Amino acid sequence: MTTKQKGNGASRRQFLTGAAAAGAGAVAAAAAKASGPDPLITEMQDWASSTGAGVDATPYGMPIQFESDVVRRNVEWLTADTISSINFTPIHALDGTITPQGCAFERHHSGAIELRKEDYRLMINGLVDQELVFTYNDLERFPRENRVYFCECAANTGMEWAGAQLNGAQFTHGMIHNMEYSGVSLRTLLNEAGVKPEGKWVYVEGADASSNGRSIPLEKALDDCLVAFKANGEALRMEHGYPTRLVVPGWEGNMWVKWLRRIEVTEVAVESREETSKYTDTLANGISRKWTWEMDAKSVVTSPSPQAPIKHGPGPLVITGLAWSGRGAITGVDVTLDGGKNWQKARLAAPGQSKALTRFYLDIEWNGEEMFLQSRARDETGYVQPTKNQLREVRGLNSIYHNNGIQTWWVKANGEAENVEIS
Ligand SMILES: Nc1nc2c(c(=O)[nH]1)N[C@H]1C(S)=C(S)[C@@H](COP(=O)(O)O)O[C@H]1N2
Ligand SMILES: [Mo]
Repeated sequence: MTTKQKGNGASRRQFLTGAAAAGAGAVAAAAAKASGPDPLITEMQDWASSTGAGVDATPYGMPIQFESDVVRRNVEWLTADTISSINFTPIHALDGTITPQGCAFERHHSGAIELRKEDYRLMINGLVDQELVFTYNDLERFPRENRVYFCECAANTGMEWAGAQLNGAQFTHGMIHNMEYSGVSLRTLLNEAGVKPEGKWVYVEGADASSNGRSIPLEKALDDCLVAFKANGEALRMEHGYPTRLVVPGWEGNMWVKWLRRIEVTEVAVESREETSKYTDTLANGISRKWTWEMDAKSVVTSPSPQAPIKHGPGPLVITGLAWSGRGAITGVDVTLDGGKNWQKARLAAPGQSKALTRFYLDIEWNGEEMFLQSRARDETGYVQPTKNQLREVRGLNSIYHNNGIQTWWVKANGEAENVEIS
């Protein structure tokens, strides 16, 4: 508010210095004088002269009506069919790192199913000492863990391989969410069944018509995977796999099987549809990479961005975004205003957590001129997020999945932003 009323492009530091010199009261008085009496302050408002909603109005609270544009969205040409489909998280409008379930992207191959806890069964079979079937209540009696992880569809940013396509961070980078999961470690359940020495893989599948079966190396299954019941403190929503889903930290979203119904311990990988004809990356020479499970370090500026233009003049501007890595914690994010000529270190809102979203900020004095905004993430392995062209040199143009190239937003002097590429 002070920035807007000041309206002269003075820097925040100058403003604060001035305030200290003149005394805060004097500045406030000057600001009020400049804009005249504000009826929002001087006149009695409806919300203060009558009573508000009672506690019985919202047994389960929904976002206030003024936030109704902060919703999942589709890309029409991509998702003509809404059953085997995907939508996108409105990351341009969120802050912090936790994604509310209600606007977290959904991907399903045969629609989201309604499965009652009473009808839920989880089987562990194959190369185990004792084949087991758990009910939902059985699962709740194992020791529980709470952990925060991102889940990113391997196809996130996949429409951008050939060039800048979609105008908004929601559409280019919104196939991601980050939640706090509560559940039982997969290791606990596998130990209960007893894995035979020949067991080297698990094949996991869901109760939906697609079943979305995937093979996971036993080493990963025994490492950090969870069978989750809750996300962000409450039961999983139907669309995220109620009553349970598999959490496969740092690995591509397709392996995070929802409505988890069976875990088979096998000697070799099943080579299912989802890990052969799909979720493999065809290179320029026609040969496909497979078992590309880990999500490479990646970042994106969420604001300003095409759906979150700058709505004020020159002066203080908060640039913010998200960074993540499937290989561990984010250790740094750099931001450039000029398309990569000069980089500045962004401020991490909190130290990077392994395989979870990290929020970054860069607080600048915007000179009111156009910017070519980019962010570049670095993770604890020392890996640095590549440019799109560096990625294309190695991977060619046939890929869909695993595009973690640096994103550019062309922010114009009027504050509007566009998805572009810098050659
Ligand atoms: N049973 C089942 N699990 C599934 C899928 C599915 O269609 N069926 N889709 C997968 C894909 S491709 C992704 S990216 C993630 C998406 O999880 P979300 O819908 O909670 O965002 O779930 C995975 N698990
Ligand atoms: Mo996916």
